[in-house]
Amino acid sequence: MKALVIEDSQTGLAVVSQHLERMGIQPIAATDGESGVALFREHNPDIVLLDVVLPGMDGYEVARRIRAIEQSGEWTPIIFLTARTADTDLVQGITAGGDDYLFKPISEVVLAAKVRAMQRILQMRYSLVVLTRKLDAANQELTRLTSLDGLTGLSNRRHFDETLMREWRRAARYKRPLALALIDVDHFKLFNDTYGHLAGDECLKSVANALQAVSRRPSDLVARYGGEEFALVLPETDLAGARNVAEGVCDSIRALQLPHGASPSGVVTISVGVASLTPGTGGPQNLIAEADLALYDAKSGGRDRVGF
Ligand code: GH3
Ligand code: MG
Ligand code: MG
Ligand code: MG
Ligand code: MG
Repeated sequence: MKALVIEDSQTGLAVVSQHLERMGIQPIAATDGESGVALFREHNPDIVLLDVVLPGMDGYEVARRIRAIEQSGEWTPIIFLTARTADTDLVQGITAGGDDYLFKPISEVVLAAKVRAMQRILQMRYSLVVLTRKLDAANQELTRLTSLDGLTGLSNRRHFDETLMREWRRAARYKRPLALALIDVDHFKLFNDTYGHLAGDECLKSVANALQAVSRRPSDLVARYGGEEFALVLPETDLAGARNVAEGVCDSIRALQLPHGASPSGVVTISVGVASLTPGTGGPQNLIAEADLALYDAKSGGRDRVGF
């Protein structure tokens, strides 16, 4: 522990420094306010013992300077050491940012007791800082978890909605294209009917993993849109680019070769509807509606394909 002692009397300085050393505290000495403030910046002491009457800047001003230097949330205890014993002096010291007041001549036991009291507050403060950090981390983890879909681990609908809105606004601001692919598993009701709901869940997980694997850019978002429907948000992507991605997605799901006896192809397939536009008026609903129409085209055109 380091204590900054700002005291213009050499004798006073020597006495207080000795007291501190006996407490196991390293004293840093300044004999005027200006150099005291400079040493405060340089050493970042744990506590400041501050004389009031000093050459040049007085102790009250030093206290104000120290409080101004501290970042928000930082706090260094300041104890005034002074021969001024009037109530108004004490009030002025506390108002200037001091935390306690000690009258000269300084009693070693009283100084030790007051330093101990400040150490106790510092310890409490430190515990609070640690607790706050833990809360922040827990909060971040909670935010992460509440944006994930429980079955597949993909982003959930809420996170999809937020992301699409954010990307829509960004694309509108920079007049850039934004694409959306809506993905729907083909004949999935029949899959459940044939293999059971649990196998259906496993199938959705496999599809989700494959979708995650084909998403190429970090800015792309893969989400579970609902039920057996998924979505890809593709920033900075025109229709040709989005079709390209969607074809790749279709291929990758077919390539999984997940048996689906009740489907014409014999394996699990998906249909994809893509849309891309440069946002002007309206909202992301425009893009969703277009992709939805395109998905309908893909379904009515025979499934296992991309509509646009
Ligand atoms: P289409 O090719 O036209 O899309 O046919 P479909 O059978 O996939 O379409 P439909 O929307 O009628 O059926 C979707 C099915 O997906 C019905 C529903 O029970 C099932 N489903 C939705 N969510 C889940 C889920 O979390 N797990 C399982 N196992 N099934 C789900
Ligand atoms: Mg003095
Ligand atoms: Mg569906
Ligand atoms: Mg379906
Ligand atoms: Mg279209």
